[in-house]
Amino acid sequence: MAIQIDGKALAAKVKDRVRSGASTLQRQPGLAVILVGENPASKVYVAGKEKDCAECGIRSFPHKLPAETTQEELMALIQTLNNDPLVDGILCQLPLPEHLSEDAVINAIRPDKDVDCFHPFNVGRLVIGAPVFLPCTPAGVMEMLKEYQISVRGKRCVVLGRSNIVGKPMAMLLTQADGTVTACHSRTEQLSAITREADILVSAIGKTDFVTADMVKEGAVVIDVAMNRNASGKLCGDVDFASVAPKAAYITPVPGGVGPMTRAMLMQNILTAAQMHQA
Ligand code: L34
Repeated sequence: MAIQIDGKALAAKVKDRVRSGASTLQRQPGLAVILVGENPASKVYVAGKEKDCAECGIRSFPHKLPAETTQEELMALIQTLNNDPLVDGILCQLPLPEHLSEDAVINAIRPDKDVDCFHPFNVGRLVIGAPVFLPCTPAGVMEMLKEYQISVRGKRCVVLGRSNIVGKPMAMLLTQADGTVTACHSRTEQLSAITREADILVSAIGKTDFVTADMVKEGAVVIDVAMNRNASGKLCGDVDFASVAPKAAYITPVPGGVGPMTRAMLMQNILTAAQMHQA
């Protein structure tokens, strides 16, 4: 039976570290949080981030905007926040309402305040191995592997999903940790033959019960990045936990796995930004 990786406990540890780092600074680190519209899941995640900030001694500046906000209004807010010396990091929660361009927002945030690590400048830094910030979700996964002393070096890693936010940077971090990485997606042929080779399997596709026991190698490490709701409205990931857990060596639960780690690594990035701004 797999060991369950406790994302909540590890997130608390990371946040402790951030709190003590923040407490040594002259000025309290600040995060501007932009939430546009009424997406219920986004509201929950943003509330979690604001709570984390309070726990870490980080000031949060909430900007809750109506769904009808125009692109111009949103860009003007970002310019104001870019120029605000009390704001170390800017987080604009995704997804945005249909009529707004996420790409324009990502490009508008000053790279030194881009605590999500979504701006092309920071993505480029990451790819060449000279990162300033680390993308929160993939960095949270790497932190989990480290905490449980799971070595990536030389291991076969399979990432399911190729989004800019999770899949691609996840594959990059695993490669930089000396893993041998296969990036799979919706067009991949003979997927289960590939996943069955994985020592470390990371799933980020957003389909409930997609990863079943027959796709997993005995003794594999299974990381579930997804945040889905099943037919009865219960939070779940991509992994059919009941059937996969007995086969895996390590597994992350949903909730209580990668989600809290995403938020903790955001706190870490805010501290990094504040340290740069106050140096
Ligand atoms: N800009 N947009 C931006 N940055 C991000 O890093 C995100 N993401 C994703 C969605 N949009 C974003 C998040 O914050 C997903 N995500 C996220 C963050 C936290 C949690 C889930 C997703 C989380 O806290 N999950 C809890 C359960 C929360 C609940 O009860 O609904 C967990 O234990 O997994």
